[in-house]
Amino acid sequence: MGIVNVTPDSFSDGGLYDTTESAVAHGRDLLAQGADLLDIGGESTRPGATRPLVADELGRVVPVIRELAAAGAVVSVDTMRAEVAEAALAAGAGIVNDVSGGLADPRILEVVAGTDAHYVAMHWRAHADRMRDFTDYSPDGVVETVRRELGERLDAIEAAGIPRERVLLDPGLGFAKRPHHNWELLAALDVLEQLGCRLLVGASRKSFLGSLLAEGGVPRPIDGREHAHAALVAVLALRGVDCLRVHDVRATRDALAVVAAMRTDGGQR
Ligand code: PMM
Repeated sequence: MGIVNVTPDSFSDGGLYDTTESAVAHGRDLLAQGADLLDIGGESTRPGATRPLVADELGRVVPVIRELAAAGAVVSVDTMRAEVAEAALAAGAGIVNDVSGGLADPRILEVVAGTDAHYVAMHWRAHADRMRDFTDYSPDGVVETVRRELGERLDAIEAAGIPRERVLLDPGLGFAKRPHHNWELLAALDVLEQLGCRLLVGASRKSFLGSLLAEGGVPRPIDGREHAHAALVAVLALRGVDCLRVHDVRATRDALAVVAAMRTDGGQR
């Protein structure tokens, strides 16, 4: 899943693709690099970000979705708002990627239930301006707590009429998580798999990679995290993660090619 952020303020690519033309061109470029689908978002969720007006979010994503879907792309809309999801589905999106898992705007579940779209439910606790206050996972620890909270979301999603075959669950790396929480979750994805849905993981360029690669206490800058991310992609592919949300499609494709070759040739040696 290649990322197209049509935002002025996303943490790694804010302002790069914030016109319809530049976002569509970027989407086409990601498809040419081998993306299977494109995730188009008009709201930055970087820690501390403020929310855009609904009209602004609609104006950012709908024309881009319409054009890329018309060109044959499988399109996902990255939104927490029912109104935006509705307009995006009408414009040709086939997936709703809701980082709040239905918590921010519960009507989004009804919108998706009334279509045959797929739904991504990410683990989330609060909007970007407050999420730093919600990183306490005691007493059960991050893995058990995220499993429970995602399980509660899945119950609500199914109750709204979306069958679990159409749901992907996502641990929500970087969202109300301290760096070590992300690694604990990545090491225990099998626990989330037990909920019975496909998994999506979004680790691309995130700050826990910067913390891992810090030198002298200084986090590795965003543009120096790609190699570590490609290594992580290979591990996640071997673990059977179904969908990877990434900025660097070419590097991801290369990592997946290595995994595929290992799988095909492994029995020969
Ligand atoms: N991360 C971001 C935005 N949307 N959606 C899902 N499902 N999972 C994520 O991890 C996720 C997301 C923030 O990253 P960005 O600003 O680079 O898009």
